[in-house]
Amino acid sequence: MSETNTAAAAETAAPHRYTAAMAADIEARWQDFWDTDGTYETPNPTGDLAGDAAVAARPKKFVMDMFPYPSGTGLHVGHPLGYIATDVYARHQRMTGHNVLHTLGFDAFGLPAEQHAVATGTHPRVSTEAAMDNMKRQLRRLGLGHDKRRSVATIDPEYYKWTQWIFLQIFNSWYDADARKARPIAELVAAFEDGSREVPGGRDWAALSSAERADVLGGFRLAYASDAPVNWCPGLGTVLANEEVTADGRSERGNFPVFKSKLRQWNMRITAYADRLLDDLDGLDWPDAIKLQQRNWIGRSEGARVDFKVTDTDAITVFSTRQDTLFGATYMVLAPEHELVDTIVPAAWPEGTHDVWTGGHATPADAVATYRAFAAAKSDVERQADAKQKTGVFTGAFATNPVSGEKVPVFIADYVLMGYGTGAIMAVPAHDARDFAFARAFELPMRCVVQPDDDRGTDASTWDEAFVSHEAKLVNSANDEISLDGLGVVEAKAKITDWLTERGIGEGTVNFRLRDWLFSRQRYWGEPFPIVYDEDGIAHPLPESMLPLELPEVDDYSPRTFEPDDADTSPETPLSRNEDWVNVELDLGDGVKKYRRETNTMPNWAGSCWYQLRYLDPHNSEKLVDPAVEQYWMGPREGQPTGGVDLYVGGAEHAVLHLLYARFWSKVLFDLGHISSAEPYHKLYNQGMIQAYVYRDSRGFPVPAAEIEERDGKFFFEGEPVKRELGKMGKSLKNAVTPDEICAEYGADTLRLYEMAMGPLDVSRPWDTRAVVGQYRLLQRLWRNIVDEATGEVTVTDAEPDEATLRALHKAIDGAGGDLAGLRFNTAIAKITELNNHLTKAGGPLARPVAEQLVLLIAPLAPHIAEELWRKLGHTDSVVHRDFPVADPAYVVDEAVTCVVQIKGKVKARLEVPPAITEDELEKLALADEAVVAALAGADIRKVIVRAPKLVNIVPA
Ligand code: ANZ
Repeated sequence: MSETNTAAAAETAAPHRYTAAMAADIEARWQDFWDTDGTYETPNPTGDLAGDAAVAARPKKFVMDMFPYPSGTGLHVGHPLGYIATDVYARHQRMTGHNVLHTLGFDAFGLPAEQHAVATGTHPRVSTEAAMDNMKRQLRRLGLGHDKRRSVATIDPEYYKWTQWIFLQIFNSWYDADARKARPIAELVAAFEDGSREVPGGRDWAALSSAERADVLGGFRLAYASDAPVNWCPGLGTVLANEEVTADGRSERGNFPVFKSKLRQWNMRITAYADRLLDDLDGLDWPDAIKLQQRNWIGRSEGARVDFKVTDTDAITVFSTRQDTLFGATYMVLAPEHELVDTIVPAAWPEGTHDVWTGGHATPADAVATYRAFAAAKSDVERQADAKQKTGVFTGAFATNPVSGEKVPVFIADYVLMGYGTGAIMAVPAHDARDFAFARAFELPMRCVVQPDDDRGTDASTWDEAFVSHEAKLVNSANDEISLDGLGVVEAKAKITDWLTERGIGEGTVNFRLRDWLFSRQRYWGEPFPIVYDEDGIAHPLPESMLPLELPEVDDYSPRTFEPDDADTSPETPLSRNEDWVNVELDLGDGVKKYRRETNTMPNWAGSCWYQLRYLDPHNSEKLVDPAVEQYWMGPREGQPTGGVDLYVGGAEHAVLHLLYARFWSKVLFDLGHISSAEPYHKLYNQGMIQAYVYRDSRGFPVPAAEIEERDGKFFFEGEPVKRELGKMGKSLKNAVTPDEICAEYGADTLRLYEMAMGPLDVSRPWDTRAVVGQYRLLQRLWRNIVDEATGEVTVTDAEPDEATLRALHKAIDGAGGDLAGLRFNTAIAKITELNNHLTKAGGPLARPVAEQLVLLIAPLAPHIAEELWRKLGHTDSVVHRDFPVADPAYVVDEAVTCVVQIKGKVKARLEVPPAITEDELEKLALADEAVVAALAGADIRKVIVRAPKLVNIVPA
């Protein structure tokens, strides 16, 4: 008989067996019920989603997934791993007395839909909404307990109105470094007006033109436009983030040249928050690896600024973390883009300029111009790459080392980056590897100022490499006023910093690697900026009443592209071609005037910076979020000093950008008093990846994984041997398995169990469709333990459960409960399986309380079958809001342990005792034992040594 025939025969014999068809029926029915019943609707304590006050009075749990981009290809089984995990956790929390907020929205602006629009002419909203509908259908099939009223999509004007509103708050504030917080820009203006704060440059605020004032304020605003060097890609018509540029300075997409070009772009002053973003990491419950990545990204360095005079009026300020080595600075390097370069370059090479310094150019100006063009074609990544071959050119200028008094040559070289420190360094070739390589290439002097701890001696000109040490002692570092000789690095740093500070030529400083966040994109499918420019080009914020500023309809979604090599072009955005939308007459409070709209859009990250807040109060048209509602769900709690979401689950690839940007926005909103939580996500958890086998033919091309035959551990496709490797899951590797397929074959509960049982949640694991059936069988046995497969009737009895069953039950409750709360879903399933196997083996109908507790136990993991069995057991309420079983400790401990009773070291009796027996009780029990009494024969006892629960040793007198 074939397998299908066997199944068919079984179905006739057992029409009420749990099968895929039955699962499909059960699951669809309960999903419909949950939707109409609003089973997963979570009440707020107040406002328009306020519901059950008793529920809202419970402790809260805000459980969240990183929200998905609605991809046109839909979900494969790898995607919902995290969604199922948070769902299981949320369900368990609901059953243990928490008011649980769990929902899912869509991060729906993005490039794929825009590119699709460019290629097909379909509006990106249309394709995005279709993709969202498809994903919603797929997710619903999994039985996820989301409060659907709270779902949001970043592309909805009702949502992005508030993204724009937040932009305005950021634009309208500045960072007060003394108060260590953001404040309204109006307070800064007031301080300039009344003179309580000095206007930069010591100017008189009243005397400044409105353009000058706008300029001054732009230097303070937390969102500001600036002419920063950005990655301009004429071939694509857009600027690119550093991450989108390859190591050889081309666009990752399309392979076009990328130029460093100064373009006016919006930025977010995230650097103002560098220290708070660092400090607050301590209070977060995040994986150490992610915290470390954020720390490195923020990159705090302690050091000093030191001025090197070039002329009586000009000085080059360097940032150094090794100011102790100042006596060893024998040359200087400026980043090629440094603004002082033009000022210091002399008309001709100074007398005696070394040939290798000039790069063969007739004048310093020529040399500098040529080198700048060369450096501009390189990406920062490439410039920083530790290539031994250092390039650069002499500027023709000299600066004075402030401690040695020596004139040192000033170079430009691309290993010094404009965006770090001051964009200028003092080079100490003896003690820095990069400076050493450069000095060798350009035949520059080296001076040893830190005593090597090996036998190379102090003549650096004979060394093979720099001597880098943070422990050794200083040498050759004295002048008439100061000596660092003999000091350790730490003391020397302190001493030289004081000396420089006293003379006003330097100071201790902290530098961060973090850069401001480039916030404009030349795209259509993003949030428009709520900014207009007046006829003088001054930026004005739109008033809140004009939000949302909706995207206009356009014919052409792509930015204008140019000749790929034409660096002298500048972006023309899709929105800028829409003259009617761009040119507007508005009354911004001083009469109707003409304005031009900003035509860039916000980057993809904007909408995901704050969505947790909108889940709380999704339809509030007056406020971003009701403060009382925000306080309830997000406010600081014991152990959560900065507040935040209780559990946030997502991939480790978001270690920096999204998580850093969201933290930054939270801090600004917190400072301005809009929210009570200074951090968005208190606990972060990174789920592993579901990997899949990729099968490749002899040419290396992937072949459909579903059509592979396995014979004796070898794999064949259409009879030809193929190679198997582990990789990602996806369409292109022809190994995608969809949740739809698995649900059709086994049901959603089986899929949920399988994904959770595959291994610890944070570990990556290979998908194996053939193994899914194991969880299906578990559900079949569970069903059979409660329902008669022939009649469909519940088989439970009112008889008392036996002791062994109670022990198995309470052990499972105890273990699985702790595992579910600790996100150890695989071990929870193992314990429930063990219990179910015990019950199967024991045979006979289950006692009612055992059946009920078993159903409650598995309810978070397999909610549909649990709901069905719960109702079959005669309940009229949903299992979703029932209490999770509580273990009876009496049954959790092992039944009994054997205690050996010895007299003078010889075994006289064995007792079966409870494991938790006290020493006193055990002693009494041992002394009362018949065999012991007999063996002692009335002898006096000198001492009794008790090691509960395993040993009693009696020593007679
Ligand atoms: C002198 C010196 C001597 C340095 C020495 C190091 C070792 P971190 O730790 O990453 O902050 N530096 C400063 N600005 C730079 C820039 N814009 N581009 C490239 N390099 C730059 O590194 C700080 C050190 O990196 C600084 O300390 C400076 O070199 C260099 F034995 O100054 B040091």
